[in-house]
Amino acid sequence: MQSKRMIPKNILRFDVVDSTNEKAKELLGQNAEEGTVILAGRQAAGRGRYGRAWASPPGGLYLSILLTPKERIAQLLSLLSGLPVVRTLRGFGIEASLKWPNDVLVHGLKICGILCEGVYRHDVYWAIVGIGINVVMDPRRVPQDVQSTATSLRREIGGDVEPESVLVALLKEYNDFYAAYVGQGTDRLLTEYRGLCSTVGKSVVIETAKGKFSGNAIDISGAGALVLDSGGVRTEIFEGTLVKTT
Ligand code: BT5
Repeated sequence: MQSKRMIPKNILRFDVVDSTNEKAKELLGQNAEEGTVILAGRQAAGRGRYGRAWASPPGGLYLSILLTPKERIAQLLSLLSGLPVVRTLRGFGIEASLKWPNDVLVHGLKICGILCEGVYRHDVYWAIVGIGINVVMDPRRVPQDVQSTATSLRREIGGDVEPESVLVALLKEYNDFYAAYVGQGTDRLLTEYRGLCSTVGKSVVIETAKGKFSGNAIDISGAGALVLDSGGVRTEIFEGTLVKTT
């Protein structure tokens, strides 16, 4: 049975915003509907996690999707939102994989970052899923450190690609992913995640609010934690940044 498509409910397009996630929060105060997508041609102050910046020159896809999952099932949304991005990029023939928690890499370089935020408005829990994908990236318009660690669709495909075709594919994949997430739970999605995650099997260093942890990444737990083994001691890490792999 074909269920009714929920994403996108509508697409609000802007030439430039500070951050599509911030714009989303603004619009939540103005009767925004679930499934609304906020799309910008560029961001003047694009954001990553922990206050980091997201370089957002023209040529990238910068969007936020507004969702209202029940808060009790929202926990894994941030982690698993990398899946529809990987499916989309693979549809373009690109060997994308996931770096825990939700960076999307191609040949070890970052092509997409995801910033999920949860906010309450009038007793409703909203998840704002912010996704940035480098479609075409002019190296002169991104900082040096980003240039050396990032890639773009154009570079990986070795030719031009229309941002609009990436958008259409991504929203279809996200819609299908989210229907499964809400309707079927997370077990199968976590299995898919484990298969696409390039972090598992590596020796890693993770920076967290509680300090640095190092060890062998042996699994992703059912709750989305990265499971480290360090000389037989098992640690589950729920939030952090992978700073080194060997
Ligand atoms: C992320 O943070 O990767 C989340 C990025 C989310 C961006 C989207 S765009 C639409 C929505 N609106 C927003 O304002 N944000 C979301 P994090 O894991 O903290 O990674 C940030 C790091 O990625 C930076 O410190 C740089 O090293 C690197 N970086 C910055 N810009 C990049 C780019 N365009 N491509 C690849 N790497 C980048």
